[in-house]
Amino acid sequence: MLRYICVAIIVIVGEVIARTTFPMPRLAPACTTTTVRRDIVTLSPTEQQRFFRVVREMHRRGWMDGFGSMHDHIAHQVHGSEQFFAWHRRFLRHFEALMQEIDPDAVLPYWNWATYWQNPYADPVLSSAFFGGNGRPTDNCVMDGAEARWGRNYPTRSCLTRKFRYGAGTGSFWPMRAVRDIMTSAKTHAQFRSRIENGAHGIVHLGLGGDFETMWAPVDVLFFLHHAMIDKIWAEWQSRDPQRFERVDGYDSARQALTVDSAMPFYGEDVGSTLVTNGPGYCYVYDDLPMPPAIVKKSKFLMALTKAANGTAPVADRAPNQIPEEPQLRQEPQLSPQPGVGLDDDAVADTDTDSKEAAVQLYIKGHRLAAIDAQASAKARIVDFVAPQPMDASWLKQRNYDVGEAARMQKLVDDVVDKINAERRQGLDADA
Ligand SMILES: [Cu+2]
Repeated sequence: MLRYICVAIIVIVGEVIARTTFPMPRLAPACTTTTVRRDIVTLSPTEQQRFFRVVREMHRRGWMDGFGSMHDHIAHQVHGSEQFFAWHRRFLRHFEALMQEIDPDAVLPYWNWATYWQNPYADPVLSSAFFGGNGRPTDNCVMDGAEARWGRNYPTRSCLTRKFRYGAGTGSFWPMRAVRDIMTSAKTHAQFRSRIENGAHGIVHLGLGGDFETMWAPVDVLFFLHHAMIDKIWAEWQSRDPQRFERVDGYDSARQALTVDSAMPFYGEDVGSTLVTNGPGYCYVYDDLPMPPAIVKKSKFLMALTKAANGTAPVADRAPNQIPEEPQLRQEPQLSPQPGVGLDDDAVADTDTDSKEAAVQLYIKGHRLAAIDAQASAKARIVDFVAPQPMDASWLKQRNYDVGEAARMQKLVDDVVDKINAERRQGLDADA
């Protein structure tokens, strides 16, 4: 008898600990406010400090381990299938809701890795002012930035690690122009998901390495900012056709057709509930995207949620008027052409010269390092931008990526970077 009581107590205590270490806030049936997710580098210093204070507290409470573990356990269901966008939108909202338990005004920012796609070493987000950069050479532990010397308990006890793909550097990411090419060419949800997941999304995971290239990557808060960028890219593609707020297509990991009624792994809610970011439960928009339409009728889950709350038919909240109706696309900053294929000496100063040199060699290997003939331009010698390196087939297979799609995306981004380089050369000639 005593034994049963003890077992019961252990089960209850375990359950309580599980819940308190990793809470699951319910989705709100209506939006009291609509928040604006912004590029993290545009936050004021005070807002940045506040953001990092919140995530440090989340880490202290062990919640990052919870996110890493959850993501790892259902990884095969939410990658390589049409659950990818919807499920990660829900996962990000879960993270943001936990941020708001610590600071009710907290909002998840995004990391626009396309800004420094050619030169991620110079990206302030990877500097000690934000998330820190590469792990140290001995054990890959992240030693600078907001997550300096962080530990993790999943899957094992360790420091938080990053191991840049080329030793000192991550290699190039995708330019926004190549991402927008896909927004234009992909007509179905399945096409769009496959092209983004196997291209622009994967290269960032691979480039940062360490924990970031594993399925427990959410132990690193930067994962959520990378995926907010992916979520924003989905939202922009949706904004180009109103139907994309109402329907999905393709298949889940069990090869069942994916519809708005399909249940999301772990959360159980339907996929339709994720399709409008400013609808019930989500209540956010992105800073430079148009306002999504107020449609929630495709989600039985949201219908039930809002009906239970107030007995009325749900209508997505309209966000405040100051949010732009039209996209205000930011200009990509012009990176000054410099020799050395964009490897920033300051950014890699901590790393020993040998591995830096090796990284440079690796980085340029297999690429046309087409320095412009000095005679072609009296003004300057420029070095072409370098496209992201192909993702290794073994890594792709191990992570269940689509190797064929990754190869097609490689071709696409190569072509776009070629175009960018040709235009830069023309511009230079025109200036000369
Ligand atoms: Cu993921």
